[in-house]
Amino acid sequence: MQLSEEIFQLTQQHFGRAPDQCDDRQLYQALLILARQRAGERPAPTGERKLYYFSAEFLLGKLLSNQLLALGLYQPVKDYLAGMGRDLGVLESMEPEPSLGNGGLGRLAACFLDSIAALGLPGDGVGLNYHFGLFRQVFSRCKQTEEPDPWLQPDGWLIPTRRAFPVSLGNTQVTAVMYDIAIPGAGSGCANRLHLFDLADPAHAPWVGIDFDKGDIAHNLTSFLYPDDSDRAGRLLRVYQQYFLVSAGAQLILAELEERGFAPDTLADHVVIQINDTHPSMVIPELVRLLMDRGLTFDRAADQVTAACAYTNHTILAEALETWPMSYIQTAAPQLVPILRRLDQRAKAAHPDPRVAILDGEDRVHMAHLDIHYGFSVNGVAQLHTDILKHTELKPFCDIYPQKFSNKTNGVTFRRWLETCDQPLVSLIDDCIGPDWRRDAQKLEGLLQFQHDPAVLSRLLEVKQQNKDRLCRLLWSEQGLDLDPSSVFDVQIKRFHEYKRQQMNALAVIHQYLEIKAGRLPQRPVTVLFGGKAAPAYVMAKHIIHLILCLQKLIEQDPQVRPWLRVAMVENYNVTWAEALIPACDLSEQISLASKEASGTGNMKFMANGAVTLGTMDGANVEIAGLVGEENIYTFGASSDQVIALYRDRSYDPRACYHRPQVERLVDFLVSPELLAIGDPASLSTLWHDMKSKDWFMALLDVEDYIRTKAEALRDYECRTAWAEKMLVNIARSGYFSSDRTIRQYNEDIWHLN
Ligand code: NBG
Repeated sequence: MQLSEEIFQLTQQHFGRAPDQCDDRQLYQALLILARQRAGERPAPTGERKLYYFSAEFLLGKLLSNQLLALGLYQPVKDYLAGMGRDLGVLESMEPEPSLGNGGLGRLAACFLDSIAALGLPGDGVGLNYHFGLFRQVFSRCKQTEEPDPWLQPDGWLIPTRRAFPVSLGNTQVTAVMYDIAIPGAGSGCANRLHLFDLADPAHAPWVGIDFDKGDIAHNLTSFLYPDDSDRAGRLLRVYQQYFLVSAGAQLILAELEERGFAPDTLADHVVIQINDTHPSMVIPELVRLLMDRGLTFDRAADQVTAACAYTNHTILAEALETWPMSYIQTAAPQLVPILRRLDQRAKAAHPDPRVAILDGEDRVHMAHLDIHYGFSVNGVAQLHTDILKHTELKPFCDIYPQKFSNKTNGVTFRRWLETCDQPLVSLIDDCIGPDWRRDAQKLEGLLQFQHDPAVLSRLLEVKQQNKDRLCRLLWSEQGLDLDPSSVFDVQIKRFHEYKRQQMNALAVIHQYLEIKAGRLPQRPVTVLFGGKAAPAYVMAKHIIHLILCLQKLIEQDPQVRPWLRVAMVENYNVTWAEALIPACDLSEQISLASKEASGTGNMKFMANGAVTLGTMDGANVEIAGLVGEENIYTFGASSDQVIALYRDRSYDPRACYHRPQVERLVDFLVSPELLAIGDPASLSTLWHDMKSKDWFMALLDVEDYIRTKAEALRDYECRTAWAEKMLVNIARSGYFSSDRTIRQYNEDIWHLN
């Protein structure tokens, strides 16, 4: 059937009218149904082994455009709509963004699902269907407040299934039901699935509101992603969630294994489980338990599970390396306790070194240690991160199991992060090198032949300007921010965390502010854009947001500074905002304290969209620098070796850094009369004290070098042709960061799917 006929039938059937009589919402709904049906008809890829990608987060972003693209319908639908004077972007703005993730780890999982399907590999995601997901961020009096984000809608992307599994949570029996989102692969003709488990109780169907009584575990189980873990009830709720996810997921794996006609003791021949950070680590003891129920001995079960499970580490921050008191597991999943104790004893018998123990002296379970002993693969997410894991953080494990460790540098799907989010740039690329880069992103290197082509370079600058204009229109209509599109767009968008050092960027803003006040004007106005959420219980990150919002307000009120410097913090930053901000960015801020950002993936998206990086030699920035060469990136700051030594020797002295004259006046501005008149004195002075006396992530160590380097970048920006060359080299060299490349490597080295 013709596309137009199919859409006609759908709108007739659902709304009793022809497409051109439908309003935007109806037309959106018809396209959603079309995509859902087409994806649902596609066969699943086949292979020797099937992958299950277990993750607490899948940060999908809006789905319509990407689903249409994967189904080969994106351009036909756009053309069809254009014929009616309608616009796909407007229709898609109806779609609430699924709130199933938080940051890079969840967005990586979504990119991976996209690439796994595009490569035709058999691999499904396994996660939870949080009804309210991560909170919606609202600014009020220059502070972040949190609201529930009820993103689920009846007749959306979720496909109900018949799968249901019993799960024992403490002494309550609940039923996990499974919803699916189809993941069609671009160019592969197949589709995988993202399985999202939820509670069965129909009174708590996904789109029905529920109550938030904290003690009511069964009702809260799938309400929120990362419940506030600042108290015991919140932490326990996380353990319940994790167990619910892995128990349902493990039962699914065994059910599918049986349906494929294989015996439980051949698990590892047919299944591989990628454990995305430690949130799903309890899948290991749960599978051992379920295999023992099916007649395997403990040792045989443990061997099968070890040969089937692979673990990805995404951070070296101690606070993010989960350890759970055994008493929590005793409460939430007592059936796992004897298994965990046996797994621990078996590991201890072979490796008595207390540094590698699963259970420590306080009866806490170290989830990463469990994964490393009882998995066949451990990987980091960028070369530097993997080196730090092997030589420092996880060295005792690497000494025992060197063959388990490998690096898999992260990647992003260019289908979302270039093809659908930056169409002006895509047209330019197509005109230069044709469409083949879509299948093989390395082909973007073909752009290098245009590095000195004035026509291409000036078109590249025009493309960037178009994207900046578009962002300005969007920020004005959605958030009432009226920005200057002719200013330099200097962008830092990511979760708020002290190690990512938004506070250091704020100090650079203060520096620029003081310069302008002193009559030293920049060559061109600068707009410093921020976006990101702070975890609700992360007090210091909230102080940093407060500081930035206060600076924004201070400058807005200052007619002397405002024409030259603006600060704009985007409210409720999410994937959809990223898709507008990244193509519009000139300078990409990747300024984490070296050694602390495992990889970063925003850095790769910016690069592919022609932004130039201002960054530390951390995470994947190191690989970006290697690819583009030092004249096409701005790096600064202490090296990871220096930072690791400073921590090891406890020799970092924030007070000494603070007392450097240039630094002191910037830090002291936090408690200046100007700022105190706007902000909350308690919040600002807490941040001020912390910065001078603790500065755990060494913002004051690098701030001068940072300010110097940023000034250099802004100077270079004025030579527009030379800058356009840098942009072009960045785009041309970004192909390495395609998640298709990353997934090929996972498949070749770890999964061996087909
Ligand atoms: C994050 C790292 C990022 C990395 C993503 C994806 C966690 C625990 N880790 O640097 O901070 O890019 O994972 O690997 O969210």
